[in-house]
Amino acid sequence: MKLIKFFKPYIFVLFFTFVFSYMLISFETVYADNTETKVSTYLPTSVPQPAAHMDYGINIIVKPDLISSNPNILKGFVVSCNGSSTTNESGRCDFRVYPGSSYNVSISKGNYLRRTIVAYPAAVPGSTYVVDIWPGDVNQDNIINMVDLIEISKSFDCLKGDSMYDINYDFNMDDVINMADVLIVAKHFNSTPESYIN
Ligand SMILES: [Ca+2]
Ligand SMILES: [Ca+2]
Repeated sequence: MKLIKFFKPYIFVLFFTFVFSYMLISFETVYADNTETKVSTYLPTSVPQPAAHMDYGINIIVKPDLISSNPNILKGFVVSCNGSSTTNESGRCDFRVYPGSSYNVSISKGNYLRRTIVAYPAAVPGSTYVVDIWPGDVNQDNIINMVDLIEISKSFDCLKGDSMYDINYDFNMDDVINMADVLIVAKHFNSTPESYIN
């Protein structure tokens, strides 16, 4: 018993040393874990990036099948690719697209037979398609036929400014609806969008 009594303080010191050491180790472990968690939270993560598309393009140039001296003849065709846009005074419309896949490009205007082509992107300045497009479908039912001619005949011989003048029937945009416009329609009579050679 004397021996135990003698060593009692040492036993307490040893015990507290052990407990303190254990607490210190535990604290460091928690701290280390927190640090690691915190770091991993703020580490830059790998975010999937969309494929670069600014370097690829599809350019459309419309070529209406008629003769006209009006500079506006090429303007205002609606072109849809990976969005919708309209042609400028040169008949041109450019798109920036993703590489790889093909695109269905549709082209339309109020008095033209609509057309869809398959276009393939190329690196900038992009692939350029010159697209023939035919006037005559004034009622936009996807066929140029007698119904369109009957519509045009209602404005026959009308001049710009007349109440019956309709810009949609004046295909060559020379400010008069006459036989020249009728002949433009007749050129592709009975055509549908499938009549275009893609
Ligand atoms: Ca029609
Ligand atoms: Ca005309």
